[in-house]
Amino acid sequence: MKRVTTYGTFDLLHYGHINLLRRTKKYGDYLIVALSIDEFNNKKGKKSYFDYQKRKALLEAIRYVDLVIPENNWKQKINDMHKYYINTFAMGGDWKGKFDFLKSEGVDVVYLSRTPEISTSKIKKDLKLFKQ
Ligand code: C2G
Repeated sequence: MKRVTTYGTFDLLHYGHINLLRRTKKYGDYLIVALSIDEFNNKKGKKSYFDYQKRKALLEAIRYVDLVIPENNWKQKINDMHKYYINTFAMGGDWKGKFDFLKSEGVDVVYLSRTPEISTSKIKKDLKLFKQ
């Protein structure tokens, strides 16, 4: 069984996230998503609209996702690769090169193109335009 993983906040889940998860799953049979906890989001300079539990429940409802684990900090990835016997680590292209160090853990590292026209920040900005 080939195990693949990806990390992120996945707030205001949208089709860009789904595109990423669908293509990530193609690299294996079992997809583990490491989901940024609220406290770590603050460290990433992000304030998510949905809290961790809600974002986790949404991800768990996606057919491509087999397990959701907490992403507590930047430093856990190397340990996670061994703890979860990961074969492939995948991230969107905005992270290209940033996680190549995981190759020395025997993990394939892939960067997948982002879905260009959508983002959580764009959704928030566009919604502000709609007068309540
Ligand atoms: N993504 C995408 N296309 C978009 C938006 C996001 O492919 N239009 C991808 C991102 O590249 C990322 C994943 O979806 O791989 C999750 O995006 P975010 O929730 O914004 O994650 P991020 O804040 O980049 O967190 O340790 C890594 C960090 O936790 C990554």
